[in-house]
Amino acid sequence: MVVTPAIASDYTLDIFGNANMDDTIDEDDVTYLEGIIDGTNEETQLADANYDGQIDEADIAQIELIIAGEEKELTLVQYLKHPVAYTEDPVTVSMPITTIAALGGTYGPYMLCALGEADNIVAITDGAKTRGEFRALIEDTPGIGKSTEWDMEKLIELEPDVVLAYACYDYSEYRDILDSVGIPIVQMDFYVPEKYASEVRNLGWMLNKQERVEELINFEQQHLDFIEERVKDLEEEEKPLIYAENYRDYRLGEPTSSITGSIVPCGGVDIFDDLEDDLEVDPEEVIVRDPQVILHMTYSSYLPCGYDVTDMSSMEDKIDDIMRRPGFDQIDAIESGRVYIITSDASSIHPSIFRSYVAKWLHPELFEDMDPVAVHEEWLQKFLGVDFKGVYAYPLIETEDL
Ligand SMILES: [Ca+2]
Ligand SMILES: [Ca+2]
Repeated sequence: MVVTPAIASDYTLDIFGNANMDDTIDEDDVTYLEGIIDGTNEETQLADANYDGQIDEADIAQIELIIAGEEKELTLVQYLKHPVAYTEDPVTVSMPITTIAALGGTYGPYMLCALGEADNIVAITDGAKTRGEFRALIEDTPGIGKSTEWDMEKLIELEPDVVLAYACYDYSEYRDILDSVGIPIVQMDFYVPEKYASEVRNLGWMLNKQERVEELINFEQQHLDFIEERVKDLEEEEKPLIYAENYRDYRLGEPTSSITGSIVPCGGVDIFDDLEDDLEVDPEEVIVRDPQVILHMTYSSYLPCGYDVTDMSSMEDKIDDIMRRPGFDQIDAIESGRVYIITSDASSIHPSIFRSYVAKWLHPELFEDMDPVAVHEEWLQKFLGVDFKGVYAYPLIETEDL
């Protein structure tokens, strides 16, 4: 008889050794694996616990080590490249991990700080120090390049146990070099809600921070569910038409960019969802499609914004510029003054915060009791122990006092 794995939860922990494909690695996996070995259970993708290409007694030994927290190696799944169709690619790391080169821009170090791992970061990108939220925690950590351009000599000298980098870039050249000196690259993005829980959970198992990552995942889930619950029954005609720009004027985001990916989940309609590969739009076409709300995503290298900024004048000027574009005065969004700017710092490793700002702009009545700044503040206090400040989104809509 062939038994299919029991589904104990709606997610699968994507780590080799999770033989029964549920949400954890425990004695049930040993039992399930014994069943595979004697032919009563179906083989599963994650049953090859030591990732050597065969399923046998050695995998039982590996699962026992993982349960005891004494494994010498751990193989986890990465979700690489492009959104919509990710490539699942396993990577093996030596355990335990005590030193990490966090080279995924600001997101990698931010996540490690939120997990209480700041002291284990041995290298960051030069740009990571621009993020005020966690700057104090990484002040003395050396910067060794950009997200896609690393000083390999320095990196190898530092001998990190692992390099943590973005999943959306191709690092094959660096990977080859680092492979030869035994340093694995683990690629994770943290900004895409669809794979957030899987990435963060895998990182938690890799760093032995399982409880902490569940708190992060729960925060995301709770706030995304709240938004979904409020917008799910909207009729099509109740959803505003949205034009969203990604960093540059007349430039759209990829479907899973923070800005474009938030339109539908926040109860809007993307006026350019029919454009496939072309991300540049014709200004005339924006006027013709007459959006009811205009969103413009920015970043501190384009416009002063974020944690360290207190002056809103740059945001105001940018909105004025958008409103004064030739022909835009005929657009519904301009007539009603519904033009908003948000920094990608609001998304980063907490996309639910970004979506809270956007949802409130799209549906101020539905979210009159939800204050995005309060959501943001809650996250910063809970996971970094810092107070909210700065300018992340502009202009904010007043929230009713309850
Ligand atoms: Ca399991
Ligand atoms: Ca094996």
